[in-house]
Amino acid sequence: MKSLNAFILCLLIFGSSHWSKAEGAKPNVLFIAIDDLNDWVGFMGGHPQARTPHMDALAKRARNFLNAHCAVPVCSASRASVISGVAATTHGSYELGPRYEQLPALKDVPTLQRYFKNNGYTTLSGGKVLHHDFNGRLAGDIDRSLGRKRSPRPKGSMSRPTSWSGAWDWGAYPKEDAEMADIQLAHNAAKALKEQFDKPFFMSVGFFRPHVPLFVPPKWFAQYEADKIALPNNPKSDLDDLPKNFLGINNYAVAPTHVEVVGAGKQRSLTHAYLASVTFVDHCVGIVLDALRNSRHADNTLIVLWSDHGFHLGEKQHWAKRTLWEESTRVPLLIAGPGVPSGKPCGEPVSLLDIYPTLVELCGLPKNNHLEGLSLVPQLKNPAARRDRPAITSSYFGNHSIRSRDWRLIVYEDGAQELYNHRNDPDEFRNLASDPARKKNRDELARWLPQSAAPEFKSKSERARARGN
Ligand SMILES: [Ca+2]
Ligand SMILES: [Ca+2]
Repeated sequence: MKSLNAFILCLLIFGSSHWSKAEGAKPNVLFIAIDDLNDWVGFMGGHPQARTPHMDALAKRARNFLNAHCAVPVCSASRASVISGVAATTHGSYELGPRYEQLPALKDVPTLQRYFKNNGYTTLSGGKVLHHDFNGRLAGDIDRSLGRKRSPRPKGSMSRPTSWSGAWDWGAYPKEDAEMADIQLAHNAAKALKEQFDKPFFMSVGFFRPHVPLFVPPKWFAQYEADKIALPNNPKSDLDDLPKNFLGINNYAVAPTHVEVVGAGKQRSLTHAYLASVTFVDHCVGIVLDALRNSRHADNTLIVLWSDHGFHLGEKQHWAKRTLWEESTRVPLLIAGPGVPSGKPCGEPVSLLDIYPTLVELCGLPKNNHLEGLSLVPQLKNPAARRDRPAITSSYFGNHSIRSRDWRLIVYEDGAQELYNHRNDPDEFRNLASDPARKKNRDELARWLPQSAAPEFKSKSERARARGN
């Protein structure tokens, strides 16, 4: 008995000292969120002219997840999903509101940043990480702010037809980079990376561009020749094979319709502004990555770079987000740092919900039982590691997309369906849902449809607004 006790004591001492050693070696995390960035980046090949040298260089030394999808294709709901690790079908936020802190289902779910803070990390955060504004749940989970400014806007409108939403404006403004909030944020992050920390850090950096309004300084517009910009292939008949109700969810919100954009002669100019904004934000990412590379933290910092959803610029005759098509659900997702071998990209279907459990595992934090995603550590070790679970995206209550390695199934609330074969139809032109020869593929994907979904949660004020009060 005595010797058993001594053995247990030995184990405890060894275990504890071993654990503290591992604790001391915990990697830092640099968490870079980009707003509304689609696959128009060099490392995803979504637009042949997109120039993103800094992110491309990161992709070369990262695991580049080429088949990554958001859980909800709209800002706040997607971010609430990433930062809680919980899907909209559980938390019930499918739009710009309600907010994380208003959702009863997330009441006891710690934000990713809070979870790291509770487990010995210093948390720093700047820019847009969770909501469009800077307050709310996340603010209390952050030890230090890296800045919360917004970029200046010109007086009046610059390029938009006056009938469009004020958010949908664009142009070469302001004159200098230094006036841009994203640049200031990048420099604040770079400055913080020069410091020594007594604990590992979790630094969140949330860039606003290429979210509308697409104002960036003239030098970024000058990166592209306006009259040579390629526009997406967009056959007129594409929408003929879609269920009639698809417009119901796809044309909600403030973005102009394709007919409005083309009718106003603005497609090329908007596309130019988006590409200019993408190259601008790439420059901001470069400032932060250069600072990290030249810092004492270079070898001990995990980098996660992601966007909250994709963005249509005319593909499938649609603008902006909220659809369940590839251009709206697919996002950049790069993970790099200690223990992540560089090399081949990963084509397995993954979800932004997977970021939280992946970071928990990579940093050796205790398991968080709220999380609904899967750790990507197997795919970080081996990009060919199979993953059976497809990426599931939900847009508004009852509409879901199931994206596997090669297929996408969309099922709307009323049962209408779309099915696409990505092996030979990456633009999702041919809806195969009614093809009897594809029944087996459809049924295999349909097994993954959520069996239940939380109704859209409405806060008290939203319910009052809906009643017209
Ligand atoms: Ca967004
Ligand atoms: Ca079609």
